[in-house]
Amino acid sequence: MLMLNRLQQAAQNHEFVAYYQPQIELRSQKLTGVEALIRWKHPEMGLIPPGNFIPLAEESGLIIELGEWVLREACRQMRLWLDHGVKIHYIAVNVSARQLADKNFVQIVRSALNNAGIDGHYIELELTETLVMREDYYAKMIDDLKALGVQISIDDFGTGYSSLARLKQLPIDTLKIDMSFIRGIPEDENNTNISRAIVNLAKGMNLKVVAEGVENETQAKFLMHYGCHLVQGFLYSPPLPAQELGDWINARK
Ligand code: G
Ligand code: G
Ligand code: MN
Ligand code: NA
Repeated sequence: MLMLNRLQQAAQNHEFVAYYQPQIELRSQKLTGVEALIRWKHPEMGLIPPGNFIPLAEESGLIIELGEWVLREACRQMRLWLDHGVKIHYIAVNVSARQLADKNFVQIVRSALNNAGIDGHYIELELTETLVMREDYYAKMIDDLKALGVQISIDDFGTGYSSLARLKQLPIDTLKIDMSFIRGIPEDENNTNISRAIVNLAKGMNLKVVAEGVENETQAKFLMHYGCHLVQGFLYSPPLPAQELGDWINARK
């Protein structure tokens, strides 16, 4: 069967699962929120990472449906965590360009929040920088999303195209430093300088900043020294199913 047909079928068969990766506040070492990351639980092939099917989903437009599923699933999970007193302050959800270009996107977000009965501030939407910087259409949409109370972050910051003037105008809450810049800290002088510059930029603009792909204590130590607020990466935890995330939280207490 063609991969695309199989992918469409997977959506109908509920073969997708959301995993959640913790974000930690560096100073307190406390869990603040999580990023939702989709996986495909293929009945024969097992767990398929998003890199193997997200590009096809984006190309084919299936990402609109898939992205809506992740968003609704994240809202549903947040409701459960709230009901069980689990202290997770927000879930960050990746939003692809195709989703944001969809005229119904704001309505979909509103409906997902309402159906789960959660306030907007429990959801952070991760947008990509090049897209957001490009057109006024997106500035209007971000205003509409902010009116729902959701937080907005720029994912993979520094890898795309950004206008600092525009960044200042947009009501953005968070910058996420791309993993590729964290990789070389502290041996790689360029990456180290770029990471530090992004932290300073974020602080100067009163934005939260998250370092992604933090894998060792040395990186964490340097990032803390630069004043980076939040970290995410294998040093703390890989993305986990909701149940296992609960175990991870309990084990840290
Ligand atoms: O979890 P992992 O590191 O394998 O994710 C690989 C890529 O897939 C990342 O760039 C991530 O942003 C993307 N991805 C994961 N889940 C989603 C999702 O729900 N929607 C979109 N658009 N991208 C996702
Ligand atoms: O949405 P985004 O492009 O930021 O996706 C984050 C991806 O990075 C996820 O697929 C996640 O599994 C992966 N990831 C998270 N932490 C680490 C890490 O410490 N090291 C590496 N190599 N990958 C990571
Ligand atoms: Mn992301
Ligand atoms: Na990223």
